[in-house]
Amino acid sequence: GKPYAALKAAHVAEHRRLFRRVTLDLGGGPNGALPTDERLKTFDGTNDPALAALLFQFGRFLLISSSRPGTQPANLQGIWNKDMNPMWDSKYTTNINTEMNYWPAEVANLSELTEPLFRMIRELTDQGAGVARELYGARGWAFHQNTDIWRVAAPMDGPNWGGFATGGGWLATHLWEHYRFTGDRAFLKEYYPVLRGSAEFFLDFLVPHPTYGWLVTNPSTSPENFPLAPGNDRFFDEVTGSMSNGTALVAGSAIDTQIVRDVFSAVADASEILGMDAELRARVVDARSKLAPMRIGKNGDLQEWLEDWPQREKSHRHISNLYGLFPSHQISPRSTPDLASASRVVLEQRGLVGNGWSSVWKAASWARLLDGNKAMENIVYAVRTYTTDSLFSICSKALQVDGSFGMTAAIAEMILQSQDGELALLPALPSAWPTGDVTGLRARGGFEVDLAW
Ligand code: FUC
Repeated sequence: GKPYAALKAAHVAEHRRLFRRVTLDLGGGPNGALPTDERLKTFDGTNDPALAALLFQFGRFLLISSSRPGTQPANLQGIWNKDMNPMWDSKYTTNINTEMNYWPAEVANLSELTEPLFRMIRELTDQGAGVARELYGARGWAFHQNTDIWRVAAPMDGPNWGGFATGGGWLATHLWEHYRFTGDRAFLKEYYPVLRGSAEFFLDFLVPHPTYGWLVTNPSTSPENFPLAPGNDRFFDEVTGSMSNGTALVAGSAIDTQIVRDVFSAVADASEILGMDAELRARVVDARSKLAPMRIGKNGDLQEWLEDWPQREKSHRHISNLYGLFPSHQISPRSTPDLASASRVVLEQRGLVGNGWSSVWKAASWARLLDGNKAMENIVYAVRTYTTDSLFSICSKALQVDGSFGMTAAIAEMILQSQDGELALLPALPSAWPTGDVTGLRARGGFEVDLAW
């Protein structure tokens, strides 16, 4: 019953209410007036800083358009899927993709758009509790590598992918980060049982490693990367229907341990803030102290697996062992310089090739290592190689929205960081952005930051 003009005015007002919270101006360059496809093809960072600012805002625009409270969270292709049979069923893949979709939400001042994600996480605990009980004999709730609108929680597809038992833990860390940004105690109280359930699962699931005694996940994978380990040479690959080399299943991958450490820390802090569960807090703090440490291999790299094994692929697109650097903050150049150097070795080894989401994850990781030009190199590569003419990110030749959201998060990470109990202004500014200004970025602790340089 609403006339067109009123409908449009309401739409514009509602869009602006969210969109105009953040402005970013990185200055102009000689290529700024070219048609978009030429801007993308010729982008070198310095010739068109406005394109980086546009991509930053594009990710915000996508979240505003596709993740409103009361709707479904953003999935692989988001509401832009055009296929009856889309790539990977346009699901929620949770060994990087769904999490990346929500990386920009807090820092880019769209905090309330996380509601669909948080509701999905809570809904996952329903089947997730059954999976924990029946598959692992564990309390709490478990969730693996992908889900859909029915919130399935069991391992899906092949064990090499589906066996990621820390998918639920990774999602749960988003609840805690939301609290760190907003300080919203009512939210923390409402979602605390979800966080606690994830920790309860890991308390039952972890086992002592027979050689080292450290607590480890088992079975475990480091998402989609295959170690070249002794005896790990033959398996039946259901995708190709032929014999292939090895399995991705191990015990105690680095990312698993890092995620469990975050879940335990979040529950320890949250239970203290809420003044409850002292006994559980003691148990998670004790278990956390027994987790396997991050290890540095003979090539100086942060090990992806407990043992110092090489990887089967030359340079795999996932950088799972760097979860501890970004999005988590267990590694930093100042507090853990050795682990930070070891992370640098991993990024150098992986190089530029991957796909859209891989490039922006690497860019954000370089930003955490305070190297703006390396971050920029990955952004340039993503723009030239993995971006459609309509600015969407690409994975395996298809549109996939994660890389667009991750682009926003990576650019924000170059301008403002807040993970170490302080605000770091322009921590990873590339030489391509000698001047600029930003308003409305959010930081942990409830800050809103405007700055010009
Ligand atoms: C993970 C990635 C793939 C793709 C898929 C949707 O399995 O390894 O590259 O992004 O999710």
